[in-house]
Amino acid sequence: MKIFSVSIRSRFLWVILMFSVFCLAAPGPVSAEKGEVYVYNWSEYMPDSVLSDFQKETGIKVVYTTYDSNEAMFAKVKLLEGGGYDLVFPSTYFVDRMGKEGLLQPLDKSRVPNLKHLDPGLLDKPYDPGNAYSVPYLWGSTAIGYNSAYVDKGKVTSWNDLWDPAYKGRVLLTNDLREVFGMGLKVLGYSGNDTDPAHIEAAYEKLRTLMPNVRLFASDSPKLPFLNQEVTIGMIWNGEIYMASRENSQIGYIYPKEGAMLWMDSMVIPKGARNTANAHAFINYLLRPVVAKTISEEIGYASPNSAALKLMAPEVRNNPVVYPDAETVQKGEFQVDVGEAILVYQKYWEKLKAGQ
Ligand code: SPD
Repeated sequence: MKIFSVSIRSRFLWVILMFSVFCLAAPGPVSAEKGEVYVYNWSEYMPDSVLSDFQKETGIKVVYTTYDSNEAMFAKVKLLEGGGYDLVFPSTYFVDRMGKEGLLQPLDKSRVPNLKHLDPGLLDKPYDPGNAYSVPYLWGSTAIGYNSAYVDKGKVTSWNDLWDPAYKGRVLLTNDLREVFGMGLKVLGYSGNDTDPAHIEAAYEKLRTLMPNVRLFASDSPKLPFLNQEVTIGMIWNGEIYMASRENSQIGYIYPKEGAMLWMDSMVIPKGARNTANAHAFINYLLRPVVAKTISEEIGYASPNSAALKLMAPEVRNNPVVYPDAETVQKGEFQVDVGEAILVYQKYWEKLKAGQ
């Protein structure tokens, strides 16, 4: 019995030894060799195939997590003092804020040759002169989504239509204070980037009257309440409607006459990022025209990559939900940083959501 157990133990030790020798000699799992890149992105904002293809090609493991608002991302990055993530995707007005708060590190452009594919008209903007910190990823709009099984789409022309009592308990709003207040300000004839506290308060009073219609605030996957018919109309991002309409053709998108809200999300490397070489490699990969094309075609947001546009399927390139025409862009308003006024927005946002 003793001999038997010694023999079992020695066989076990031999197996462990051989396994260790094999692990040392054979090429290990690629991620162990090339390391990782910690990516923190908006939900539903990158096809899984892009992550797995990058991983396969480079051996860099993408550790991918998501958020549903700029505010949530900002709070987390700030809490971690710019560490914890190697790449995040703030909207322009948060690039500004994160830069001012010292949460970003400058890009090493020599590691990102594919920057040459970006539309120069979308670079060197006041929120980041010279693109010292940020690289455009996707841009898009916030307008009105509807389900024509319940909504007469011919009658929807304005943000004001969301106040129609016919939509009691059937309206979705993004869980995004700048967008919800942007709409409130616009229906009152102000800019969606207004900084006057009296105007923001007036928007709050107007939005309070919308609350009986509001079923939910959702930004994680706002297409789902449309698909499961929990809501019939609402404020939503273009890509969400693009994805939802592939599953249900009665779901569509309308640009209101007051103008849509327009935004751009960019890639930035937080100050405390540990895997900066991998972050640059991932940015460069995402800027590869064929990759940027796939992203835009799959999730329905507009690419700032001119070379990708040339490769894009015409049904996507000519789809006004994904690529609004010049007049719609002209009528829309790009969101910008509102500085200290954000505190006023936040105060009324909390009151609105608390039903006060
Ligand atoms: N699911 C992806 C949503 C991206 C939204 N980006 C910007 C919102 C700006 N208020």
